[in-house]
Amino acid sequence: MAIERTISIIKPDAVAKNVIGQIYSRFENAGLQIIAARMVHLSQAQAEGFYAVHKERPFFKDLVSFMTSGPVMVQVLEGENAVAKNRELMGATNPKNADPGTIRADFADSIDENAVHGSDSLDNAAIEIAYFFGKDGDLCPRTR
Ligand code: RTP
Ligand code: MG
Repeated sequence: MAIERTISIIKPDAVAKNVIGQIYSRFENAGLQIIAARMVHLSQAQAEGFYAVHKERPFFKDLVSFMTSGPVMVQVLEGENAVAKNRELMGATNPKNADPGTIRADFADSIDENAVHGSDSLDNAAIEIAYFFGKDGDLCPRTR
């Protein structure tokens, strides 16, 4: 299996609940390494740009408003099959449908406030890494 990189975002609800460390442990226990991280309070323009694929969707305004409601923790995860592995750890978008033991089942309250984001493909991971950490992840420190 290939070593991949993906973006994880701990959303404002989970930052406010003080569970960054608990979520980080899940990545580490699954063999994903945090190779870069930054806490940011997204501006409206940054949140709109990040979720631009959803701009025609009915939930877009609420999504942007939620994502700018407080700081988020953004990290690059590296490891085997990182994109799919992170999505598995996250669980379904709606926490009501998330498998027991997933991050969203344990920490999310609703489909709107669902604790974490994860890149949904390798191509989008590269785009999202560039969005937060520069072209080709220039700002990611080398760990190997
Ligand atoms: P994310 O992008 O945040 O990792 O979540 P996801 O891939 O599981 O879900 P996605 O379809 O990309 O939707 C992005 C975020 O928009 C909100 N959403 N609300 N009310 C709704 O039907 C609805 N659908 C999506 C969620 O907060 C979701 O995380
Ligand atoms: Mg998505």
